[in-house]
Amino acid sequence: MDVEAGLVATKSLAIVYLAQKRHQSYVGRDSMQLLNRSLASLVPNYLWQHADDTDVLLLHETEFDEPSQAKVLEPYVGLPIKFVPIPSKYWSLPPWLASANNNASAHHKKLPPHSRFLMPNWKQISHYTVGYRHMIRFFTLLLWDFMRELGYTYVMRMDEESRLGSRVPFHFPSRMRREGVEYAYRQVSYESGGAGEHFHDFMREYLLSNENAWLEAATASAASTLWLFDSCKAPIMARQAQLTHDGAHDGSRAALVNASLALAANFSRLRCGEMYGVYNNFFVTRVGFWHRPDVQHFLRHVDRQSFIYTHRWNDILWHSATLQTFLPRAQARLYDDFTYEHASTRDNPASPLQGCWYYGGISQGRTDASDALELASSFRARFCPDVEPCVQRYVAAKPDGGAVSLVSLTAGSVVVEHPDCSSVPAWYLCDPGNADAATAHHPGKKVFFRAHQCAEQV
Ligand SMILES: Nc1nc2c(ncn2[C@@H]2O[C@H](COP(=O)(O)OP(=O)(O)OP(=O)(O)O)[C@@H](O)[C@H]2O)c(=O)[nH]1
Ligand SMILES: [Mg+2]
Repeated sequence: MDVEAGLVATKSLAIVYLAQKRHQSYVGRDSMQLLNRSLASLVPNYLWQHADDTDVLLLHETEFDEPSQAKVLEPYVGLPIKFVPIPSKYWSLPPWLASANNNASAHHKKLPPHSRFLMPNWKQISHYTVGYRHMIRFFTLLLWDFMRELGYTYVMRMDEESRLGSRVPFHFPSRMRREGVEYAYRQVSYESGGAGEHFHDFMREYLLSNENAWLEAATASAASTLWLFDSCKAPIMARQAQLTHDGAHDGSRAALVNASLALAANFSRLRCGEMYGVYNNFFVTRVGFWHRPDVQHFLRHVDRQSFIYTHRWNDILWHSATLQTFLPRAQARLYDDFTYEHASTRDNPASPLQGCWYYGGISQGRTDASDALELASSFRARFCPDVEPCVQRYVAAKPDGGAVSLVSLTAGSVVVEHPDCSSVPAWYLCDPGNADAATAHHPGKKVFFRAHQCAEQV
């Protein structure tokens, strides 16, 4: 397939990276070196086996010239990996923000100096560049159009820090088709767009003002599709259970509608805690899901509200909110077969903590037979040793019988937690600081915690 010529892909899956030479927001980060390492993990652990149905697209802002492209691709001659410039329509400000920030435009003249739409007022603008915000917008809503234009049915994301640490023992599109899975991910990050209620306010207001967009799917069966509410406080859950039961019992959709609206009206960070987020620096999804009219309605609303740019609310929030509003829980799946790593590191070259890992981490897969302790210590040896990670230990069944001991080491509010609470360890020890944030609604569990609905089962 010739992507540059705009021909339609003959393969199902595109694996996309957003590539740059040096990170434009994190001054100390050598993005190209990270990209090389990431590719070196992807090729033997997935691409070799599935090159006939996969393209790897290194998307860039025309920053890589022919010689620098050749340098990255040199070890992979004959493999379907190519650089692709991102068309400007997929890498630009939405028109209303462009005009709000154009001194000559009428829109600009109407805005007061403190307006959140003006770039100098954007949160953390001195640290996170406009490009970083384009990246969020791209992964939130423009990637789907780009992939459809190129003809791919499935798309997978890898970041420069993403690494596959063991072989993926299946072909993503085949397994997802077989299991009816629309979105696969590997780790979970509890987030709410910073402190306070703003993100929850945003979601609650959307749900209450746009019932037609989500209620039909949410009440199509007695099992509510809206797992956005799964973490909400027990009394709210009980109310839902009661009303769901009544609805199922007397066949009345009205009861389900009432339950869903009551839950929406009560959706707040205080009552529901941080949102269960897909840590989406790795995901695989069916492109068509994102073009569903209800999903598009939500994404267009998100875009129009502009919090991506003004508040730097990230694509983890948007992917997670979309899945938990529009997709039955069983169609989003945490695939834990393979080892995956995404460790964010500090980027201030003047600081002694430069290069230290502070968010994300490594999670060992069920089919990775490495010794858990060795895996953990070699991971820690690559970063600063003073991080107190969240440690999860598992005993998993091996495909050929017997058991294997697995480990996950993560920092920040990243964990491995299946959305339906299957295959989670009995407990795990995480950073108590994060536990406070994530368990505001479960005050008894300060150190050992599960913040999603699994907490109800402990
Ligand atoms: N071309 C280009 N790529 C970018 C830009 N900002 C980020 N990226 C890439 O987009 C991907 C995601 O960015 P990251 O900085 O890793 O973002 P993140 O993982 O959400 O955030 P961290 O947890 O802070 O790492 C990486 O592969 C980056 O290199 C940009 O301005 N231009
Ligand atoms: Mg990243």
